[in-house]
Amino acid sequence: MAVNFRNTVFYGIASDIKACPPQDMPEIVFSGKSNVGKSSLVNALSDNRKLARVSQTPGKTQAVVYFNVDRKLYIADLPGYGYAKTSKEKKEKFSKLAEDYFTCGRKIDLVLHLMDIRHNPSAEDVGMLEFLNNSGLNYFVVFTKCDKFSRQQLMKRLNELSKELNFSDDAVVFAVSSEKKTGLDDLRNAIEEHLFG
Ligand SMILES: Nc1nc2c(ncn2[C@@H]2O[C@H](COP(=O)(O)OP(=O)(O)O)[C@@H](O)[C@H]2O)c(=O)[nH]1
Ligand SMILES: [Mg+2]
Repeated sequence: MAVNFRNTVFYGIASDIKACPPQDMPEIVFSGKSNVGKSSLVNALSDNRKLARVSQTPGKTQAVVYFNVDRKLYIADLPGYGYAKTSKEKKEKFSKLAEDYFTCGRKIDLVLHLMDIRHNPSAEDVGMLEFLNNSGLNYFVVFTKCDKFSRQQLMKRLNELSKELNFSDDAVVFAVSSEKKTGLDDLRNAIEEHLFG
């Protein structure tokens, strides 16, 4: 089934697990640190700059934001973790929402775990990958902001990271730039293939 990612619309927002919408289509979940580029990737995949709010302020997205893609699937953009500038209470509440999302019994068809290619993986990233490996959930690793590197640097960096993160041979890894719009077709095709192939 061909998915037209351009036909993506905002669907809703949930600041509580109980407020998450019913599931009548496959769902892919975007996870990763605040500021890693989740909203930018939603916009880039759908070729619509105005869809998801791109924030300069880490921690601003404090809810799960849903998008519907071509009436065929949902994207759930989770609140990011690892931001320091909000109050402790907020930080706990919002990271709990992201955490609970994976254990609340929701059917998750695919997780895209985003990491900034330039940064060393955080403890949360390592923990998340470990959780994903143990959970049996299907996931892709998506390295973001790859425009910051030359092609050669990128290959070197990907090698380093896959060693550091102990990627298995069957790990599914993408390198994208929402700014330069690279790697997006591969990712769109893989999502389509995974859900409907
Ligand atoms: N250079 C570069 N910057 C990016 C890219 N994607 C996102 N950013 C920047 O990273 C910041 C955070 O992006 P955002 O999408 O709001 O991240 P989120 O908090 O994970 O949703 C913004 O300033 C974006 O402009 C990219 O592909 N390349
Ligand atoms: Mg965001």
